[in-house]
Amino acid sequence: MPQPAPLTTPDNLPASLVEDYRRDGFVRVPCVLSPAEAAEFRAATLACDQRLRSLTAGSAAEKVFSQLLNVWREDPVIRRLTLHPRLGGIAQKLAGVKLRLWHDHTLIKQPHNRANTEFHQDRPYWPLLDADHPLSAWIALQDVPVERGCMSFIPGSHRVTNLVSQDLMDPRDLFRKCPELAYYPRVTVPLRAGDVTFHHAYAAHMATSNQTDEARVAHVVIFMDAGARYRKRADGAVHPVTDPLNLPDGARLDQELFPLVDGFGEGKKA
Ligand SMILES: O=C(O)CCC(=O)C(=O)O
Repeated sequence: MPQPAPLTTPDNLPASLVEDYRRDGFVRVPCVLSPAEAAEFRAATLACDQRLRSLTAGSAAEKVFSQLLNVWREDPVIRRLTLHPRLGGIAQKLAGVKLRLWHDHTLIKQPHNRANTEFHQDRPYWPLLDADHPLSAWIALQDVPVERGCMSFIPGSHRVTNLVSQDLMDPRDLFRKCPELAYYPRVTVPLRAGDVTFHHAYAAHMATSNQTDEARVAHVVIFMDAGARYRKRADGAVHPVTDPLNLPDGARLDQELFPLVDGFGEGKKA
């Protein structure tokens, strides 16, 4: 019988992957979850998608994906995924600083959805200050080949930090805002169930449409610097995580909504 592939943990994470992440702004880390964990979390995510209202419900973006936000607050199984010490520990090693949770979100592309998630950077959407190392862990909860909606990245684009937010439904928007990025190489990263890509919040990325009969289920956990503070966006745009908190500009984001990675799993190591 073939042996299952060994899990990647914060302790055995190869130094070469840390180097790749810092140079390119993204990296694929294999086998962060076992196939059994991925299957359990996929079933729980689909059940949440039936039960909870998607942020994109009724909007044009619904075609791109169904998005549930801060699912860890709503479901005990997803809480174990978002606060998984293996995931947080790897993120912290890649970033090289102490991190806390910003938020999670689940992104489901329905079968044959016919809509890419177009190239964009995440950081311009977020009302954050003192957050130089935020990154997302994009977790494949089933095999995600190109045809099912895997991610592509523009290596080195995380050094472009001066752009306003880009429309993830418009394939040209990022390149209108930064024409030279159109000439950077792009890297497409299909994943096996349980693999994770980590990307810096300024790394430009997109995901293909789902051309298969199976829903593409990804769970994304976003981390920010432990000392991050709230800053109202200059363009006045709202953010669904911070708006209900009515924070003054400059407030520390140290509420229990934003737990420290070092506290994940109640201190247990994966
Ligand atoms: O999965 C997708 O469709 C896009 C994911 C994305 O944009 C992100 O995780 O920041």
